[in-house]
Amino acid sequence: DSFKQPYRTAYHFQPPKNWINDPNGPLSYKGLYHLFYQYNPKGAVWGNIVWAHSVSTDLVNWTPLDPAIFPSQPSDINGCWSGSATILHGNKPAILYTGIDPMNHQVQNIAYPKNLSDPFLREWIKSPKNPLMEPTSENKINASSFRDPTSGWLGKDGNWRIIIGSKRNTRGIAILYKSKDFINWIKSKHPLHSAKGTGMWECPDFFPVLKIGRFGVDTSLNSDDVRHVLKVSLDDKKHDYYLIGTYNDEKDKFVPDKGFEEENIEQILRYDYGKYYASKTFFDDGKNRRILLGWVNESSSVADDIKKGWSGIHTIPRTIWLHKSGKQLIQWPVVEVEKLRVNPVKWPTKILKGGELFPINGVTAAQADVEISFEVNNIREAEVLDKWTDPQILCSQKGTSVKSGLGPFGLLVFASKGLQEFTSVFFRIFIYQQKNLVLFCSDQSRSSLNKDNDMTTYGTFIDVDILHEKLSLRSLIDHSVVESFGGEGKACITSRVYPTLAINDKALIYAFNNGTTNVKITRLSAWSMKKAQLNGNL
Ligand code: DQQ
Repeated sequence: DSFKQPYRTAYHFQPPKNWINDPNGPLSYKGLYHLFYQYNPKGAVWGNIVWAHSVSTDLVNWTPLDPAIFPSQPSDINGCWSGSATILHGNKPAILYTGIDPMNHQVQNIAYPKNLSDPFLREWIKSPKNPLMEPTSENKINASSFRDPTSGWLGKDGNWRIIIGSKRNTRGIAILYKSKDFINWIKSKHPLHSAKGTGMWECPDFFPVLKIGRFGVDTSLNSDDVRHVLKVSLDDKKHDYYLIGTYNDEKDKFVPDKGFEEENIEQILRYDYGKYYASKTFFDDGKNRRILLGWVNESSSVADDIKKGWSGIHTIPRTIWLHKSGKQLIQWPVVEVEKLRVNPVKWPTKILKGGELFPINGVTAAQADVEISFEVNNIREAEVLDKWTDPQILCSQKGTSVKSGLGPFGLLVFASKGLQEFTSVFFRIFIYQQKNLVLFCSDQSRSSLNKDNDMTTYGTFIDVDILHEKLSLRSLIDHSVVESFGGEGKACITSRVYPTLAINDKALIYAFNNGTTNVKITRLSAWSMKKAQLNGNL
Protein backbone atom coordinates (compact mmCIF):
# COMPACT_ATOMS: atom_id res chain seq x y z
CA ASP A 1 0.00 0.00 0.00
CA SER A 2 2.71 2.48 0.94
CA PHE A 3 4.41 1.50 -2.32
CA LYS A 4 1.45 2.69 -4.38
CA GLN A 5 0.74 5.60 -2.06
CA PRO A 6 4.17 6.91 -1.03
CA TYR A 7 2.80 10.37 -0.25
CA ARG A 8 0.13 9.51 2.29
CA THR A 9 0.97 10.84 5.72
CA ALA A 10 1.46 8.64 8.77
CA TYR A 11 0.75 11.19 11.48
CA HIS A 12 -0.53 14.35 9.77
CA PHE A 13 -4.33 14.36 9.67
CA GLN A 14 -6.03 13.21 6.48
CA PRO A 15 -9.10 11.13 5.65
CA PRO A 16 -8.80 7.86 3.66
CA LYS A 17 -9.56 9.58 0.38
CA ASN A 18 -10.94 12.67 -1.38
CA TRP A 19 -10.49 16.40 -1.07
CA ILE A 20 -10.18 18.26 2.23
CA ASN A 21 -9.63 21.92 3.03
CA ASP A 22 -10.25 24.23 6.00
CA PRO A 23 -10.43 22.93 9.57
CA ASN A 24 -13.82 23.99 10.95
CA GLY A 25 -15.36 24.45 14.38
CA PRO A 26 -12.67 22.81 16.54
CA LEU A 27 -13.83 22.38 20.11
CA SER A 28 -13.30 20.34 23.22
CA TYR A 29 -16.37 18.79 24.87
CA LYS A 30 -16.67 16.23 27.65
CA GLY A 31 -13.08 15.09 27.28
CA LEU A 32 -13.07 14.77 23.50
CA TYR A 33 -11.60 17.02 20.85
CA HIS A 34 -13.80 17.55 17.82
CA LEU A 35 -12.42 18.40 14.42
CA PHE A 36 -14.68 19.23 11.52
CA TYR A 37 -13.33 20.03 8.09
CA GLN A 38 -14.35 21.01 4.60
CA TYR A 39 -14.69 17.77 2.64
CA ASN A 40 -15.78 16.61 -0.80
CA PRO A 41 -17.33 13.13 -0.36
CA LYS A 42 -17.24 12.63 -4.12
CA GLY A 43 -13.70 13.28 -5.24
CA ALA A 44 -10.17 14.62 -4.94
CA VAL A 45 -10.95 18.16 -6.10
CA TRP A 46 -12.90 20.91 -4.32
CA GLY A 47 -16.74 20.66 -4.52
CA ASN A 48 -19.92 19.22 -2.89
CA ILE A 49 -18.69 20.62 0.41
CA VAL A 50 -19.84 19.09 3.71
CA TRP A 51 -18.48 19.20 7.27
CA ALA A 52 -16.70 15.91 7.84
CA HIS A 53 -16.15 15.04 11.50
CA SER A 54 -13.48 13.27 13.57
CA VAL A 55 -12.86 13.01 17.31
CA SER A 56 -9.75 12.51 19.37
CA THR A 57 -8.58 12.33 22.96
CA ASP A 58 -5.10 13.67 22.19
CA LEU A 59 -5.22 15.74 18.96
CA VAL A 60 -2.97 13.12 17.29
CA ASN A 61 -5.06 9.94 16.96
CA TRP A 62 -8.44 10.47 15.28
CA THR A 63 -11.61 8.45 14.93
CA PRO A 64 -13.86 9.21 11.96
CA LEU A 65 -17.57 9.85 12.39
CA ASP A 66 -20.23 10.54 9.79
CA PRO A 67 -20.36 14.05 8.31
CA ALA A 68 -21.90 16.39 10.86
CA ILE A 69 -23.30 19.10 8.60
CA PHE A 70 -24.35 18.63 5.01
CA PRO A 71 -26.74 20.41 2.64
CA SER A 72 -30.33 19.89 3.79
CA GLN A 73 -32.03 23.27 3.95
CA PRO A 74 -32.50 25.97 1.32
CA SER A 75 -30.01 28.07 3.28
CA ASP A 76 -27.18 25.58 2.69
CA ILE A 77 -28.39 23.57 -0.28
CA ASN A 78 -25.37 24.49 -2.42
CA GLY A 79 -22.71 23.86 0.20
CA CYS A 80 -21.78 23.99 3.87
CA TRP A 81 -18.73 26.21 4.00
CA SER A 82 -16.44 27.23 6.82
CA GLY A 83 -17.44 28.28 10.31
CA SER A 84 -16.70 28.00 13.99
CA ALA A 85 -17.97 26.58 17.24
CA THR A 86 -18.87 28.51 20.37
CA ILE A 87 -19.56 27.02 23.78
CA LEU A 88 -22.70 28.77 24.99
CA HIS A 89 -23.93 29.13 28.61
CA GLY A 90 -24.51 25.76 30.24
CA ASN A 91 -21.70 24.12 28.23
CA LYS A 92 -23.80 23.94 25.06
CA PRO A 93 -21.85 23.93 21.79
CA ALA A 94 -23.25 25.76 18.79
CA ILE A 95 -21.85 25.99 15.28
CA LEU A 96 -22.17 28.97 12.99
CA TYR A 97 -21.27 28.24 9.39
CA THR A 98 -21.69 29.69 5.94
CA GLY A 99 -24.34 28.13 3.75
CA ILE A 100 -24.67 28.60 0.02
CA ASP A 101 -28.32 29.23 -0.80
CA PRO A 102 -30.30 28.50 -4.01
CA MET A 103 -29.19 31.86 -5.44
CA ASN A 104 -25.57 31.01 -4.59
CA HIS A 105 -25.60 33.73 -1.97
CA GLN A 106 -23.46 33.29 1.11
CA VAL A 107 -25.56 33.28 4.29
CA GLN A 108 -24.87 32.32 7.92
CA ASN A 109 -26.57 29.39 9.63
CA ILE A 110 -26.58 27.77 13.03
CA ALA A 111 -26.54 24.09 14.03
CA TYR A 112 -26.77 22.49 17.49
CA PRO A 113 -25.99 19.02 18.80
CA LYS A 114 -29.14 16.90 18.82
CA ASN A 115 -28.12 15.11 22.00
CA LEU A 116 -25.88 16.89 24.51
CA SER A 117 -25.30 13.71 26.45
CA ASP A 118 -23.51 12.14 23.46
CA PRO A 119 -19.82 13.12 23.90
CA PHE A 120 -19.30 12.30 20.21
CA LEU A 121 -21.81 14.99 19.19
CA ARG A 122 -22.72 12.81 16.24
CA GLU A 123 -25.92 14.47 15.13
CA TRP A 124 -26.46 18.13 14.48
CA ILE A 125 -29.76 19.87 13.94
CA LYS A 126 -30.26 23.11 12.12
CA SER A 127 -32.45 25.94 13.25
CA PRO A 128 -35.63 26.57 11.25
CA LYS A 129 -34.67 30.25 11.63
CA ASN A 130 -31.75 29.81 9.24
CA PRO A 131 -30.31 31.82 7.67
CA LEU A 132 -29.61 34.02 10.66
CA MET A 133 -27.60 36.54 8.68
CA GLU A 134 -27.81 37.30 4.98
CA PRO A 135 -26.81 39.94 2.46
CA THR A 136 -29.63 42.39 1.74
CA SER A 137 -30.05 45.57 -0.24
CA GLU A 138 -30.12 47.41 3.09
CA ASN A 139 -26.93 46.10 4.59
CA LYS A 140 -25.18 46.28 1.19
CA ILE A 141 -23.14 43.18 1.93
CA ASN A 142 -21.62 41.55 -1.14
CA ALA A 143 -23.42 38.19 -1.49
CA SER A 144 -20.33 36.43 -2.83
CA SER A 145 -18.00 37.84 -0.14
CA PHE A 146 -19.70 37.11 3.16
CA ARG A 147 -18.41 34.02 4.88
CA ASP A 148 -16.59 32.13 7.62
CA PRO A 149 -18.09 33.29 10.96
CA THR A 150 -15.72 33.16 13.95
CA SER A 151 -16.31 31.72 17.38
CA GLY A 152 -18.37 34.11 19.49
CA TRP A 153 -17.03 36.15 22.38
CA LEU A 154 -19.05 37.77 25.15
CA GLY A 155 -18.76 41.48 25.76
CA LYS A 156 -19.08 43.08 29.18
CA ASP A 157 -22.63 44.10 28.17
CA GLY A 158 -23.63 40.43 28.01
CA ASN A 159 -23.98 40.39 24.23
CA TRP A 160 -22.27 37.87 21.97
CA ARG A 161 -20.11 39.10 19.14
CA ILE A 162 -18.77 37.41 16.03
CA ILE A 163 -16.99 38.61 12.93
CA ILE A 164 -17.54 37.47 9.36
CA GLY A 165 -15.03 37.83 6.52
CA SER A 166 -15.90 40.16 3.67
CA LYS A 167 -14.67 42.80 1.25
CA ARG A 168 -15.88 45.98 -0.38
CA ASN A 169 -14.07 46.53 -3.67
CA THR A 170 -10.54 45.63 -2.60
CA ARG A 171 -10.92 46.56 1.08
CA GLY A 172 -10.87 43.50 3.34
CA ILE A 173 -13.45 43.71 6.15
CA ALA A 174 -14.25 41.91 9.39
CA ILE A 175 -18.00 42.56 9.64
CA LEU A 176 -19.17 42.61 13.27
CA TYR A 177 -22.49 41.17 14.44
CA LYS A 178 -23.96 41.21 17.96
CA SER A 179 -26.61 39.07 19.61
CA LYS A 180 -28.21 38.53 23.01
CA ASP A 181 -29.34 34.96 22.32
CA PHE A 182 -27.00 33.74 19.53
CA ILE A 183 -30.03 33.55 17.19
CA ASN A 184 -31.04 37.12 16.48
CA TRP A 185 -28.03 38.97 15.14
CA ILE A 186 -27.64 42.66 14.49
CA LYS A 187 -24.95 43.96 12.18
CA SER A 188 -22.86 46.72 13.72
CA LYS A 189 -22.46 49.90 11.75
CA HIS A 190 -18.67 49.67 11.92
CA PRO A 191 -16.56 46.60 11.25
CA LEU A 192 -14.22 45.32 13.95
CA HIS A 193 -11.39 46.09 11.55
CA SER A 194 -10.75 46.57 7.83
CA ALA A 195 -7.81 47.38 5.55
CA LYS A 196 -7.72 48.75 2.04
CA GLY A 197 -6.05 46.80 -0.75
CA THR A 198 -6.01 43.47 1.09
CA GLY A 199 -8.90 41.85 -0.80
CA MET A 200 -11.29 39.25 0.61
CA TRP A 201 -10.71 38.26 4.23
CA GLU A 202 -11.43 34.55 4.52
CA CYS A 203 -11.60 32.57 7.75
CA PRO A 204 -11.00 35.42 10.22
CA ASP A 205 -10.03 34.48 13.76
CA PHE A 206 -10.02 36.82 16.77
CA PHE A 207 -8.78 35.90 20.22
CA PRO A 208 -6.92 37.14 23.31
CA VAL A 209 -3.41 36.02 24.30
CA LEU A 210 -1.80 36.56 27.70
CA LYS A 211 0.94 39.19 27.75
CA ILE A 212 3.04 36.89 29.88
CA GLY A 213 3.31 33.12 29.78
CA ARG A 214 2.23 30.30 27.57
CA PHE A 215 -1.27 29.54 28.82
CA GLY A 216 -4.22 30.18 26.59
CA VAL A 217 -7.34 32.01 27.74
CA ASP A 218 -11.05 31.92 27.01
CA THR A 219 -12.01 33.74 23.82
CA SER A 220 -14.22 36.18 25.76
CA LEU A 221 -11.48 37.39 28.15
CA ASN A 222 -10.46 41.03 27.82
CA SER A 223 -8.36 42.65 30.54
CA ASP A 224 -5.06 44.41 31.08
CA ASP A 225 -3.38 41.01 31.07
CA VAL A 226 -4.07 40.31 27.40
CA ARG A 227 -3.41 41.51 23.89
CA HIS A 228 -5.65 40.52 20.98
CA VAL A 229 -4.80 38.76 17.75
CA LEU A 230 -6.72 39.18 14.49
CA LYS A 231 -5.86 36.59 11.85
CA VAL A 232 -7.14 36.78 8.29
CA SER A 233 -6.61 34.41 5.39
CA LEU A 234 -5.98 36.65 2.40
CA ASP A 235 -7.64 35.12 -0.64
CA ASP A 236 -5.40 37.15 -2.97
CA LYS A 237 -2.19 35.92 -1.33
CA LYS A 238 -3.25 32.51 -0.04
CA HIS A 239 -1.47 33.11 3.25
CA ASP A 240 -2.61 33.51 6.86
CA TYR A 241 -1.54 36.88 8.27
CA TYR A 242 -1.97 38.05 11.84
CA LEU A 243 -1.97 41.37 13.64
CA ILE A 244 -1.33 41.90 17.35
CA GLY A 245 -3.17 44.77 18.96
CA THR A 246 -5.69 46.07 21.42
CA TYR A 247 -9.39 45.33 21.48
CA ASN A 248 -11.41 48.29 22.66
CA ASP A 249 -14.63 46.61 23.75
CA GLU A 250 -16.51 49.86 24.29
CA LYS A 251 -16.03 50.94 20.70
CA ASP A 252 -15.84 47.34 19.45
CA LYS A 253 -12.70 48.17 17.53
CA PHE A 254 -9.48 46.30 17.11
CA VAL A 255 -6.42 48.55 16.87
CA PRO A 256 -3.30 46.73 15.64
CA ASP A 257 0.17 47.78 16.77
CA LYS A 258 1.31 47.48 13.15
CA GLY A 259 -1.47 47.21 10.57
CA PHE A 260 -1.73 46.27 6.91
CA GLU A 261 -1.99 49.90 5.88
CA GLU A 262 1.14 51.07 7.67
CA GLU A 263 3.34 48.19 6.58
CA ASN A 264 4.45 46.50 3.43
CA ILE A 265 2.58 43.16 3.24
CA GLU A 266 5.91 41.27 3.43
CA GLN A 267 6.41 42.84 6.84
CA ILE A 268 3.13 41.53 8.24
CA LEU A 269 3.55 38.39 10.32
CA ARG A 270 2.33 35.04 9.07
CA TYR A 271 1.59 31.85 10.93
CA ASP A 272 3.55 29.96 8.32
CA TYR A 273 5.71 31.03 5.39
CA GLY A 274 5.11 27.87 3.36
CA LYS A 275 1.93 26.19 2.21
CA TYR A 276 -0.62 26.86 4.93
CA TYR A 277 -4.11 28.41 4.88
CA ALA A 278 -7.54 28.86 6.44
CA SER A 279 -6.34 28.14 9.96
CA LYS A 280 -8.38 28.44 13.13
CA THR A 281 -7.73 28.39 16.88
CA PHE A 282 -9.75 27.19 19.84
CA PHE A 283 -9.28 27.38 23.60
CA ASP A 284 -8.60 24.00 25.16
CA ASP A 285 -9.94 24.64 28.67
CA GLY A 286 -8.88 21.20 29.91
CA LYS A 287 -5.23 22.00 29.33
CA ASN A 288 -5.40 25.81 29.39
CA ARG A 289 -3.87 26.29 26.00
CA ARG A 290 -4.85 27.80 22.68
CA ILE A 291 -4.52 25.39 19.79
CA LEU A 292 -4.05 26.34 16.15
CA LEU A 293 -5.15 24.07 13.30
CA GLY A 294 -4.38 24.69 9.65
CA TRP A 295 -4.87 23.26 6.17
CA VAL A 296 -1.97 22.33 3.90
CA ASN A 297 -2.87 22.01 0.23
CA GLU A 298 -1.03 19.78 -2.23
CA SER A 299 1.82 21.01 -4.41
CA SER A 300 1.15 18.30 -6.98
CA SER A 301 -0.85 18.70 -10.18
CA VAL A 302 -4.63 18.22 -10.16
CA ALA A 303 -4.13 15.23 -12.48
CA ASP A 304 -1.82 13.64 -9.89
CA ASP A 305 -4.28 14.39 -7.08
CA ILE A 306 -7.03 12.63 -9.01
CA LYS A 307 -4.70 9.70 -9.67
CA LYS A 308 -3.81 9.32 -6.00
CA GLY A 309 -7.44 9.92 -5.05
CA TRP A 310 -6.91 12.53 -2.36
CA SER A 311 -5.85 16.10 -1.75
CA GLY A 312 -5.09 18.12 1.36
CA ILE A 313 -3.85 17.45 4.89
CA HIS A 314 -3.83 19.34 8.17
CA THR A 315 -0.76 20.37 10.17
CA ILE A 316 0.05 18.90 13.54
CA PRO A 317 -2.02 21.06 15.92
CA ARG A 318 0.15 23.82 17.38
CA THR A 319 0.02 25.44 20.79
CA ILE A 320 0.35 29.21 20.42
CA TRP A 321 1.22 31.99 22.82
CA LEU A 322 2.64 35.52 22.75
CA HIS A 323 6.43 35.83 22.77
CA LYS A 324 7.74 37.83 25.74
CA SER A 325 8.70 40.66 23.37
CA GLY A 326 4.97 41.08 22.69
CA LYS A 327 5.84 41.41 19.02
CA GLN A 328 5.00 37.98 17.69
CA LEU A 329 3.37 34.66 18.47
CA ILE A 330 5.26 31.46 19.20
CA GLN A 331 3.95 28.17 17.79
CA TRP A 332 4.96 24.69 18.86
CA PRO A 333 3.53 21.27 17.95
CA VAL A 334 1.23 19.97 20.71
CA VAL A 335 3.21 17.96 23.23
CA GLU A 336 1.04 14.88 22.53
CA VAL A 337 2.76 14.34 19.16
CA GLU A 338 5.87 13.36 21.14
CA LYS A 339 4.07 10.14 22.14
CA LEU A 340 4.77 8.94 18.60
CA ARG A 341 8.54 9.29 18.99
CA VAL A 342 10.55 6.03 19.11
CA ASN A 343 14.21 5.03 18.81
CA PRO A 344 15.89 8.30 19.69
CA VAL A 345 19.17 9.20 18.04
CA LYS A 346 21.34 11.76 19.84
CA TRP A 347 24.65 13.26 18.84
CA PRO A 348 27.30 14.74 21.05
CA THR A 349 28.35 18.29 20.19
CA LYS A 350 29.77 18.27 16.71
CA ILE A 351 31.59 20.77 14.55
CA LEU A 352 30.10 21.00 11.09
CA LYS A 353 32.88 22.29 8.87
CA GLY A 354 32.22 24.32 5.78
CA GLY A 355 31.14 21.95 3.02
CA GLU A 356 30.37 19.02 5.34
CA LEU A 357 27.38 16.71 5.19
CA PHE A 358 26.59 14.13 7.92
CA PRO A 359 23.85 11.52 7.56
CA ILE A 360 21.49 11.22 10.53
CA ASN A 361 21.39 7.44 10.69
CA GLY A 362 19.06 5.28 12.71
CA VAL A 363 15.72 7.01 12.07
CA THR A 364 13.00 6.22 9.55
CA ALA A 365 13.79 9.29 7.51
CA ALA A 366 10.44 9.53 5.70
CA GLN A 367 8.58 9.57 9.03
CA ALA A 368 10.63 11.43 11.63
CA ASP A 369 10.92 14.29 14.10
CA VAL A 370 14.29 16.04 14.13
CA GLU A 371 15.52 18.76 16.47
CA ILE A 372 18.86 20.41 15.80
CA SER A 373 20.53 23.48 17.32
CA PHE A 374 23.45 25.46 16.02
CA GLU A 375 25.94 27.78 17.59
CA VAL A 376 27.53 30.29 15.30
CA ASN A 377 30.78 32.09 16.02
CA ASN A 378 32.85 34.19 13.59
CA ILE A 379 29.89 36.46 13.01
CA ARG A 380 32.21 38.71 11.03
CA GLU A 381 32.25 36.10 8.26
CA ALA A 382 28.58 36.74 7.51
CA GLU A 383 27.67 38.19 4.14
CA VAL A 384 26.67 41.85 4.10
CA LEU A 385 23.18 42.56 2.82
CA ASP A 386 23.07 46.04 1.32
CA LYS A 387 19.37 46.51 0.91
CA TRP A 388 16.29 44.86 2.36
CA THR A 389 15.03 42.13 0.07
CA ASP A 390 11.89 40.00 0.28
CA PRO A 391 13.16 36.98 2.26
CA GLN A 392 11.36 34.47 0.04
CA ILE A 393 13.14 35.92 -2.98
CA LEU A 394 16.43 35.91 -1.09
CA CYS A 395 15.91 32.23 -0.25
CA SER A 396 15.30 31.33 -3.88
CA GLN A 397 18.20 33.42 -5.20
CA LYS A 398 20.53 32.07 -2.54
CA GLY A 399 19.41 28.45 -2.40
CA THR A 400 21.10 25.39 -0.95
CA SER A 401 23.98 25.41 -3.43
CA VAL A 402 24.95 29.07 -2.98
CA LYS A 403 27.81 29.35 -0.47
CA SER A 404 28.33 32.29 1.83
CA GLY A 405 30.47 33.03 4.86
CA LEU A 406 27.79 31.79 7.27
CA GLY A 407 25.39 29.39 5.70
CA PRO A 408 23.47 27.78 4.31
CA PHE A 409 23.45 25.21 7.13
CA GLY A 410 20.58 23.04 8.31
CA LEU A 411 18.90 19.78 7.30
CA LEU A 412 18.54 17.95 4.02
CA VAL A 413 15.39 15.85 4.25
CA PHE A 414 13.80 13.43 1.79
CA ALA A 415 17.28 13.07 0.30
CA SER A 416 18.04 10.26 -2.13
CA LYS A 417 21.32 8.39 -1.80
CA GLY A 418 23.05 10.21 -4.65
CA LEU A 419 21.35 13.53 -3.79
CA GLN A 420 19.42 13.58 -7.05
CA GLU A 421 16.54 14.63 -4.82
CA PHE A 422 16.46 16.54 -1.54
CA THR A 423 14.50 19.22 0.25
CA SER A 424 16.60 21.54 2.37
CA VAL A 425 15.63 23.54 5.39
CA PHE A 426 18.37 25.94 6.35
CA PHE A 427 19.61 29.16 7.86
CA ARG A 428 21.84 31.81 6.37
CA ILE A 429 23.27 34.69 8.39
CA PHE A 430 23.65 38.20 7.01
CA ILE A 431 24.94 41.45 8.38
CA TYR A 432 22.38 44.14 7.68
CA GLN A 433 22.71 47.67 9.03
CA GLN A 434 25.49 46.53 11.38
CA LYS A 435 23.30 43.82 12.90
CA ASN A 436 22.94 40.10 12.32
CA LEU A 437 19.96 39.08 10.28
CA VAL A 438 18.92 35.42 10.17
CA LEU A 439 17.25 34.06 7.06
CA PHE A 440 15.23 30.83 7.40
CA CYS A 441 14.48 28.94 4.17
CA SER A 442 12.81 25.82 2.86
CA ASP A 443 14.14 25.01 -0.60
CA GLN A 444 11.99 22.58 -2.60
CA SER A 445 13.68 23.24 -5.96
CA ARG A 446 15.43 19.84 -5.93
CA SER A 447 12.74 17.94 -4.04
CA SER A 448 11.53 15.74 -6.89
CA LEU A 449 12.52 14.55 -10.33
CA ASN A 450 8.84 14.95 -11.21
CA LYS A 451 8.71 18.53 -12.45
CA ASP A 452 4.90 18.69 -12.49
CA ASN A 453 5.00 19.73 -8.84
CA ASP A 454 5.06 23.26 -7.49
CA MET A 455 8.61 23.49 -6.13
CA THR A 456 8.61 27.12 -5.02
CA THR A 457 11.16 28.05 -2.35
CA TYR A 458 9.82 29.61 0.85
CA GLY A 459 11.51 31.79 3.42
CA THR A 460 11.39 34.45 6.07
CA PHE A 461 13.64 36.43 8.34
CA ILE A 462 13.60 35.19 11.90
CA ASP A 463 14.14 37.31 14.97
CA VAL A 464 16.86 35.33 16.75
CA ASP A 465 19.77 37.05 18.47
CA ILE A 466 22.47 34.55 17.49
CA LEU A 467 25.04 36.10 19.82
CA HIS A 468 22.97 35.13 22.85
CA GLU A 469 20.47 32.50 21.73
CA LYS A 470 20.82 29.13 20.09
CA LEU A 471 19.60 28.84 16.56
CA SER A 472 17.27 25.86 16.55
CA LEU A 473 15.31 23.98 13.96
CA ARG A 474 12.69 21.28 14.37
CA SER A 475 11.26 19.46 11.36
CA LEU A 476 8.29 17.11 11.40
CA ILE A 477 8.84 14.93 8.36
CA ASP A 478 5.97 12.80 7.09
CA HIS A 479 6.16 11.25 3.57
CA SER A 480 5.09 14.32 1.60
CA VAL A 481 5.18 17.08 4.18
CA VAL A 482 7.93 18.89 6.06
CA GLU A 483 6.68 21.12 8.84
CA SER A 484 9.61 23.19 10.14
CA PHE A 485 9.86 25.36 13.24
CA GLY A 486 12.77 27.80 13.38
CA GLY A 487 14.03 29.63 16.48
CA GLU A 488 11.97 27.58 18.97
CA GLY A 489 8.74 28.33 17.12
CA LYS A 490 9.38 31.93 16.07
CA ALA A 491 8.80 31.07 12.42
CA CYS A 492 7.20 28.09 10.70
CA ILE A 493 7.52 26.87 7.13
CA THR A 494 5.42 23.98 5.86
CA SER A 495 6.11 22.45 2.47
CA ARG A 496 4.75 19.59 0.39
CA VAL A 497 7.17 17.47 -1.60
CA TYR A 498 6.82 14.37 -3.78
CA PRO A 499 10.17 12.64 -4.15
CA THR A 500 10.35 9.81 -6.67
CA LEU A 501 13.54 8.20 -5.32
CA ALA A 502 13.68 9.36 -1.70
CA ILE A 503 10.53 7.55 -0.61
CA ASN A 504 9.90 5.32 2.43
CA ASP A 505 13.11 3.46 3.42
CA LYS A 506 15.00 5.04 0.50
CA ALA A 507 14.86 8.47 2.11
CA LEU A 508 17.80 9.93 4.06
CA ILE A 509 18.29 12.92 6.35
CA TYR A 510 21.53 14.88 6.61
CA ALA A 511 22.84 17.76 8.66
CA PHE A 512 24.75 20.02 6.28
CA ASN A 513 26.83 23.14 6.14
CA ASN A 514 27.41 24.59 2.73
CA GLY A 515 28.92 27.83 4.01
CA THR A 516 32.65 28.46 4.21
CA THR A 517 32.79 28.90 8.00
CA ASN A 518 32.34 26.16 10.60
CA VAL A 519 29.21 26.01 12.74
CA LYS A 520 28.73 23.91 15.86
CA ILE A 521 25.84 21.50 16.34
CA THR A 522 25.08 21.83 20.06
CA ARG A 523 22.14 19.43 19.96
CA LEU A 524 20.82 16.80 17.63
CA SER A 525 17.89 14.64 18.67
CA ALA A 526 16.00 12.66 16.10
CA TRP A 527 13.22 10.14 16.40
CA SER A 528 11.42 7.73 14.16
CA MET A 529 7.71 8.45 14.36
CA LYS A 530 5.08 5.80 14.84
CA LYS A 531 1.96 5.85 12.74
CA ALA A 532 -0.86 7.76 14.36
CA GLN A 533 -4.34 6.33 14.23
CA LEU A 534 -5.76 8.43 11.42
CA ASN A 535 -9.06 8.05 9.67
CA GLY A 536 -8.94 4.85 7.66
CA ASN A 537 -5.29 4.50 8.39
CA LEU A 538 -5.61 2.14 11.36
N1 DQQ B 1 -12.90 27.69 2.02
C1 DQQ B 1 -14.31 27.61 2.32
C2 DQQ B 1 -14.74 29.03 2.45
C3 DQQ B 1 -13.50 29.73 2.83
C4 DQQ B 1 -12.46 29.06 1.99
C5 DQQ B 1 -15.01 26.88 1.22
C6 DQQ B 1 -11.08 29.23 2.50
O1 DQQ B 1 -15.77 29.15 3.43
O2 DQQ B 1 -13.59 31.11 2.61
O3 DQQ B 1 -14.58 25.53 1.16
O4 DQQ B 1 -10.21 28.20 2.07
